[in-house]
Amino acid sequence: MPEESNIHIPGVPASEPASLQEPTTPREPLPPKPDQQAPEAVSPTGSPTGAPATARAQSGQYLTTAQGLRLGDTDHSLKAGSRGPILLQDHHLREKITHFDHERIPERVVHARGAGAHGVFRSYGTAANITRAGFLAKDVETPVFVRFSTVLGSRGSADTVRDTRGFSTKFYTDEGTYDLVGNNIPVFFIQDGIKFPDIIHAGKPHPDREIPQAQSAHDTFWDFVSLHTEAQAHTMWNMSDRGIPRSYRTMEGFGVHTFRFINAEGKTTLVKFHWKPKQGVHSLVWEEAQIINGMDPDFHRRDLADAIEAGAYPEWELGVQTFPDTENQMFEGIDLLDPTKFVPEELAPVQPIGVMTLNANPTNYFAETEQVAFHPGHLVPGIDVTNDPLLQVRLFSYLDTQISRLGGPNFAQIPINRPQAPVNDMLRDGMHQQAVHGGAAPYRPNSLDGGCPFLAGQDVGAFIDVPEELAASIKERKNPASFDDHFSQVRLFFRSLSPVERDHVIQAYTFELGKCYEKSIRERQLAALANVDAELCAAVAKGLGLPAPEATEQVPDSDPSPALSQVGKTWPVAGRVVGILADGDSDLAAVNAARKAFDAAGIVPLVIAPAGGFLGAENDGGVPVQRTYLTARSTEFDAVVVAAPAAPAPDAAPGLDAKAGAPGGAADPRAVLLLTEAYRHAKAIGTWDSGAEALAAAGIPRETPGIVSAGDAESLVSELTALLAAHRVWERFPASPARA
Ligand code: HDE
Repeated sequence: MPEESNIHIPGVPASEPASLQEPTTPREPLPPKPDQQAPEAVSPTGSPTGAPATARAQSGQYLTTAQGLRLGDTDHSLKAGSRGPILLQDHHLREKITHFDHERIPERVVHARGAGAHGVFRSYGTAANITRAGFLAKDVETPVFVRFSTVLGSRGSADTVRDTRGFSTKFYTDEGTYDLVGNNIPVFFIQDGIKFPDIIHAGKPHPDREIPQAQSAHDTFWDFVSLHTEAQAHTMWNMSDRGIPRSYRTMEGFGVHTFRFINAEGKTTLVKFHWKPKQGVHSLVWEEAQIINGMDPDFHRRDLADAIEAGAYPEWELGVQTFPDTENQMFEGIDLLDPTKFVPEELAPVQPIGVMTLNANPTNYFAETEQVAFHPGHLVPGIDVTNDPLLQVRLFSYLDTQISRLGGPNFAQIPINRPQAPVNDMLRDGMHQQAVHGGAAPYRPNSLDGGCPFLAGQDVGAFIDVPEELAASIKERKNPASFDDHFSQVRLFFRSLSPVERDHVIQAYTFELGKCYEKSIRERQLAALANVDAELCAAVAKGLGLPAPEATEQVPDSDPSPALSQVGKTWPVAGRVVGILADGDSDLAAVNAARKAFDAAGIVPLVIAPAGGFLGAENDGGVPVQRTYLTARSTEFDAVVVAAPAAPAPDAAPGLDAKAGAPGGAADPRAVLLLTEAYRHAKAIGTWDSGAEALAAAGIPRETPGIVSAGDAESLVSELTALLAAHRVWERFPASPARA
C-alpha cells in the first residue's frame, strides 16, 4: 500500500504526488528463482490451506465460486418467478455452465487412451562408466510418472484391442526432467518421421463413417502396410501375441531408437533402452481380448490401478544394449539408425542399469494422466539423441503438439509437468502463465539483473551437445541403402516364435485381412508375406481362400532369437487371479483352505457363486462371494477351480434360470461357459473329485494337459501354482485351422 494516498476526492485538496522513481535503476542482482511455482496463498483445489496435496478437493467447509465467494444455492437458477425465464444476471449459473462447457481438451492425436502411475526409479550405478547422467549414478532414487497407452483408439476406446502400446516415463531428475517415450514393440512402422501422418491416417477410422474404432483390421491400414514394405516389421510384432498384452504390468518396453550416452570424460556409447517387467511377459489370446473389450473395456487401466492399490507394486528393470559409437553406426550388419530394426538380445545382451517401481495411483486422472506432456527432447546431461530420422522428427512433433493440446506454451508449469530441478528460464508470458516473474531483464546479456542468470559449464551440469563430426554430404530426400532390407528381420521374428505363437500370428493375419473388403489389398499383403515365410503365407492364404503367391525377393536368413518367444519360460505367480466356482453345497472348509493357500502364494482367489453375499454362515466358516455368475467372465481369471459338487442331470437341457449346483438340476450355462472359455484359452483348471461332473457338463476331458484334480485343497493349489508360472497350458492350443 502507498504510504500517502494519491486518489483525488472531489472537494478535498489533493496532496502532492509522490516523486516518481526510475524503474530500471541498476541494483544488486536478484537471487536465482528456486522454481517457477507461484506462491500458493490458498490451495487451488479449494482444500484447506496447508492440507496435503492429496486432500480431497471437496473438503473445504463452504462451496464457493471460482473467486472464493460463498454460495447459498447451487441447484436453482435465478428466475423471473419460479415458472419464469432464467435471468442473464445469474453469475453463478453462467460461471458453472461456462466452465463445464470447456472441461474437455483435445485428446492426443495418437496414444489418446492411457493410464498412468507414479513411482520411483532406483539406479544400480552400472551405467555410471558410460553416462554422466546423475540419475544413473549408484543408488540414486528419482521420482517418475509413467503413462501406458494404446495408439489408434480414441480416449474412450477399449483397452485390449490389437495395437502397439505406449510406455512413456518421466524421470524428475535433479538435473532436469528426462523423458523416455517408448513403446512395447522395439521396431517402428516407418523409417522417416515425415511418413507419420500417412501411417496414422491409414490406421485411424475411415474418414467417411469414422469406423472402425481402435482397430487395424480394415482396408486403409492394410492398404498402406501392403504398399509400404518397411511397415512389415512392426506389423508382424502387432500380429503376434505382443499386440494384445495381458496387462500393462506384463509388457516389455523399448526406447526403439538408438540413443547416445556420454560419460564424464566425454566418451560416447550408443545404447538401446529396454524395460523388463519383473512380473513376466504375458499376453492375452485374441478371443479373450475381444470378450474383454465388451465385458470390461477398462481392463488394463483397472488392472494397473488395482495392483497398485493392493500394494502389489509393478516393477520393471531398465536395461541397455550397448554398441560402440562407430562412424557408420552399424552393429553386426544392422543399421542402428534404422528404427524398423532391432538388435537380437543374443547379439547384444540387455544389461540392467536400474529398477522402477510404480507405487501410487494418480489422484486426479485429468490433472495428471491427461495433462502429462512427454517429449523425447527432454534430455539430461549424459544422454543425447542420434540422427535416426524418425527420432529427429519426433524432436519437433512432441513440443508442437502440446501447444494445441494443452492450450499454449506454458504446459511445463502444469503440476505434473513441473520439473523437480530448479527452473530459471527466460521464457515469459503466454497463455496460462502461472509464474509471477520478478526482475526487469528476461534476456541475455543483461546488466540490469546483474547479468543473471549465468550460463553453466559442463562442470556444473550443463547439457552440452555432442560435437558429432558429420560426413560431407549432399542435401537430398533419400534413405541410406542400409535401410533397404524390409524383410529379413520380419522373418527372423516369425521364425523365432514357438509353433503355438506362430499359429497365433497366422490367425491374426487371417482375421485382419479377412476384415478387408478389397481383394487387391489382401492379395498384396499375401505377396509381402511370401517374402517373409512361405508357410506363413500359405496358411494365411488358405484361411482367406486365396492362392499363395511366390516370393519376389531374395531375403537373407538370420539365426533365430529365442529371447523373442514368450513360451517355455516360467514367471512369478504373485498377483495372478484364480476364480473358484462354488455354491452352497460345496465343501466350504476346502474352499476356505484353498483361498488361504492361494493367498499365501500371493495369488488372488475370487469366489464365484450363483448369487452374492456369503456361502454358508457369515460368521461361522462361511465363504464370501466376490463374483456372481452374472458379473464373472472367464477372462478375469488366470486359472479356475471347480468346487461346485453339482452333477448336472444328464437329460436336462441347460436353461438360463437353471441353478448351478442344484442337486439333480442342470448346470447353469454361465458356469459352463466360464469353464469352456477357460479351457479354450488354455488356462489351468483344478477340481476336487466332486467338481468332475461340472467339467463333464462343459465337455472338458479330464485327461488333458492342465486339468488337475486333487483330494485336498493344498495339493490342488500347489499344482495350479506350478501351471500358472508358465502362464498358460500352451500345449492345449489346437493347431491353427488354417494350417490343419
Ligand atoms: Fe509418438 N507421438 N510419434 N511415437 N508417441 C505422440 O505426442 C510422433 C513414435 C509415443 O503418453 C504425440 O504428446 C511422430 C515412436 C508415445 O503422452 C505426438 C512420430 C514411438 C506417445 C507424437 C512418432 C512413439 C506418443 C501425441 C514419428 C516409440 C504417448 C501426443 C516421427 C518410440 C505419450 C503427444 C504420452 C505420442 C508424434 C513416433 C511413442 C503427436 C511425429 C517411434 C508412447 O507428438
